[in-house]
Amino acid sequence: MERTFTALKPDAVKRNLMGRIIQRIEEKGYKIIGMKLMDVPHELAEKHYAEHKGKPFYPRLIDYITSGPVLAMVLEGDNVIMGLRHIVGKTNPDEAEAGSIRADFCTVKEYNIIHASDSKESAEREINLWFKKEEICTDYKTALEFLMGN
Ligand code: FUP
Repeated sequence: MERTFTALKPDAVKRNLMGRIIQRIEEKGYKIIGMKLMDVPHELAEKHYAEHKGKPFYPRLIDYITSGPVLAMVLEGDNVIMGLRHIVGKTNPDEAEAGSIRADFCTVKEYNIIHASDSKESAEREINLWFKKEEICTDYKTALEFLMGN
């Protein structure tokens, strides 16, 4: 069982798309074990996007992610890291597969509505960066887990 970090960016919150995106995550079968709506401190934004520091789009990226609330989440599931990346779609919404979140809900690469960790290492780093241990609900069972006796 894997864990990943995902965040609905300010556009998703301001355009009232949170529910529709969460629905896709739940319907796929991923378990939400952490969730919080938060204004992103500048320092957190810089740590999160540290790998992009110095790139031409970096300043706009930081401005965007700090421009309004973000819905940060931790998900659990089989192969959730790559599986969620598939549902999210490619970075550029024009190239994202039809039916993916980015293809369906946005048009501009710079404002691509959702973040999802891209590897095991990133997932672990980002979960620890955004969530305290006590903010993650590890003890509950989904109905399916309960029925299967997991
Ligand atoms: P992704 O993993 O799909 O979120 O993409 P990256 O980690 O490559 O990029 C992180 C964010 O930087 C993207 F969500 C959008 C932004 N970005 C740009 O604005 N321009 C680029 O050319 C590449 C990325």
